[in-house]
Amino acid sequence: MTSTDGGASGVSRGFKGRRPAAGTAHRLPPGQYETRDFPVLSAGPTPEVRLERWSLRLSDPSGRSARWSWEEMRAMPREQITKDIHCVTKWSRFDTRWEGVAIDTLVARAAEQGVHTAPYVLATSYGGYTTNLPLADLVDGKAWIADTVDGRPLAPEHGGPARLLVPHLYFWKSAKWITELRFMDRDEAGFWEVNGYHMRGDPWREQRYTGDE
Ligand SMILES: Nc1nc2c(c(=O)[nH]1)N[C@H]1C(S)=C(S)[C@@H](COP(=O)(O)O)O[C@H]1N2
Ligand SMILES: [Mo]
Repeated sequence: MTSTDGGASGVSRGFKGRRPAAGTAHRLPPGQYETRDFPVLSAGPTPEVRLERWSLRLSDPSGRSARWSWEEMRAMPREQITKDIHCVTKWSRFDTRWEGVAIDTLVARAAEQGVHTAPYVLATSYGGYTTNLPLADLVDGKAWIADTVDGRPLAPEHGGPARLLVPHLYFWKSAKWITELRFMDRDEAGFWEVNGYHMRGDPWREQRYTGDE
């Protein structure tokens, strides 16, 4: 993965060696360093996603799907989330403030339409990026569709209009420009996972690459 710098000052080499602020060391997973910037990491160009055409689909192995427009998504119960995030390129950012709709909410709405979950999920983005996750990592208050960060609408380079947010896993699992969650009976590797990154990606277990325990 390559990194481009989002912040004005950038992630300097000196910053990298910096010790975490007092009392935060226990929040830093192994091999990570703290940054106060919000770096931008994208495998390709930022897609232009118009709100009038935006939709989010949940689909199940039987081929059923539920789909919501931007207005429908925005009208759903919203949550505020403050979490630390961890990129596999080793930066972590503490206390990132997000707002969005819990995946639990979407799963419940989809169930009302006869769309049911399955043990694995492939998240798909506008632009074609994909990433796979176990369903268990998306439900029970662990993941959201986020459209706001630090009190502002999510900027296009950070995944706006909306991205998946799964803060307890490495940040490549948090698909920017999200458009579909596909429930699957079998795990299927996404974009980075095909290219040698871990199928689960737990930063606390340092599950960076295929073969890490
Ligand atoms: N659609 C899409 N989502 C993506 C990526 C991407 O290239 N395309 N990069 C991932 C990676 S590797 C990281 S670390 C985070 C970066 O999010 P940020 O650019 O908002 O910091 O987005 C993840 N989601
Ligand atoms: Mo990343």
